Amino acid sequence: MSAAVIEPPRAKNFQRLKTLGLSVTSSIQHQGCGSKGGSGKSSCGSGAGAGDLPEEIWEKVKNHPCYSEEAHHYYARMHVAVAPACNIQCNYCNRKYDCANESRPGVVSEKLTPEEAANKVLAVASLIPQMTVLGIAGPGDPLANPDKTFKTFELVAKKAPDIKLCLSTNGLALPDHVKRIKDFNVDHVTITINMIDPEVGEKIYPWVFYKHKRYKGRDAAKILSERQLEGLEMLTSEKILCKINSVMIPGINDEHLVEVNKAVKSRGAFLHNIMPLISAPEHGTYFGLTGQRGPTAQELKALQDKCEGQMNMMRHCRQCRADAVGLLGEDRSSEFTKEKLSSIELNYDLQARNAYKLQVEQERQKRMAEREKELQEVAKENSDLKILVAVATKGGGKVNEHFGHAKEFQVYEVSTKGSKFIGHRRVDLYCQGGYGEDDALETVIRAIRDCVAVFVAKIGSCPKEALQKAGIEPVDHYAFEYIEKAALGYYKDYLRRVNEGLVDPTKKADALIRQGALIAQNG
Ligand code: CLF
Ligand code: SF4
Repeated sequence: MSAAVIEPPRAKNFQRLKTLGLSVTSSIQHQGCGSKGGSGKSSCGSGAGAGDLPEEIWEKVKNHPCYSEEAHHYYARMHVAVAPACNIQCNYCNRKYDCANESRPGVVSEKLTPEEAANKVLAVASLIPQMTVLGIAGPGDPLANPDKTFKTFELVAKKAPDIKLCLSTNGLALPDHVKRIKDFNVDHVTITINMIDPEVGEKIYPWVFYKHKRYKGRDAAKILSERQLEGLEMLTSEKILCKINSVMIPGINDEHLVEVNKAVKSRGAFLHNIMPLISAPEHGTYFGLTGQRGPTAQELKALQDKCEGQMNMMRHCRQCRADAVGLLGEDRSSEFTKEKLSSIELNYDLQARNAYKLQVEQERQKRMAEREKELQEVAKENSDLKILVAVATKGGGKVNEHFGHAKEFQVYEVSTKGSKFIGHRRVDLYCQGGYGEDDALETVIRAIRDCVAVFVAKIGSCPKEALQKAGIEPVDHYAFEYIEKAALGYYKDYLRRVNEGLVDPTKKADALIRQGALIAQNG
């Protein structure tokens, strides 16, 4: 089985990445530390394949890593930080940091002008064939900075016509811009809706600035909610695909989000993304400073499961930065700083980019066929047992990451009905400079202790032993296999062992969600 994710066929310019010390294809390197150291919606939009969605919707989501869980194994997004101002205040946001709606609360490294942003898009498109979507998501609100936002879209649409344009907004100014959004062919809009009841809203939003006036408390929340729902209805009537992001804030809007889910579904939203609150005192946010906690992994999953009966749920969000670049589980923004951009030769090659997409399609079909085969086998079993497994992957839908090199683990729920992506868990790197870090191992175990097994491409004897002690089986014999095939194959064997009394599928402990998204390493 090949270790590469996918090699773009005519990637003359993409090869240049390698000479820069960057990688397009992420070939596996077994270095160092090993020896030392997501109801009724089974065909949900976010995880669905071509056969599960109407053709015109599939065309819109198949290359969008956020709107299709399937696509996020292959395709990348990039954000450009052209929108610094905001027109509301959220209690989980500190303006010194980038937008917590669509990013972790980390500082945006560089704000860009529309011209700089368009150049950056071309540079990334020249070097990363996987990048199919440009999103504007902050660091403030894109529609509180409409001129910069739409100018950027205009420049990118002219220079890189195959890149999908995407927007994320708090919704306050949305109804005023729907026409422009449509005129600019922005196919995907995310609105962050945390409440539909102003009584709940006043605990989340201290103020909004609307029509030259600052509103506070319940009045502010009422205006915001009305504008969000109005904007949503306007967009869906124009057939623009809408995703709703909601921040789950235990004790404030957790139960209420079921109502939000119903309200947005009835207004035609395509996808609902319930994200855990990011809240730590060092972020300097109101919630951080007042000790408001975020949900645990099981609390988040329970709410997502409850809403899944209503509509498609997104579970693979990485709450990324407003200047993120790369696959959702990685951040390569540090490779594209203003300073480095000047030395990158712009060579946007539409033909090579299309060839890459074609290859992804072929790879997808192969993966689907293998999954189907395995599914038929598992469906013969008669059991209600559901298990969680964690997977170390660097993309391509394969078990292809070394345990010590994983910055996150993807978690799948497996049963006789199949394997379903239910989330990811960020961890500290276990392998640091060739040696295993015991402290990091602790964070991994805490993050995946609700899983019965962890699938890896390779693992050393020390972490293997520690995982076994914690009741998590390290599995390396599915190295470089497709994830679903591995998960279903493992499930079949696990079931056999349960039936023979060799393993006890008792309830696992709850896992901890690590705060924030991946932080770009200096490159
Ligand atoms: Fe960016 Fe958002 Fe578009 Fe995606 S992100 S503007 S829809 S291209 Fe995606 Fe990032 Fe989650 Fe947003 S993983 S925070 S959902
Ligand atoms: Fe912060 Fe975004 Fe809320 Fe504005 S909308 S306050 S930038 S989280």
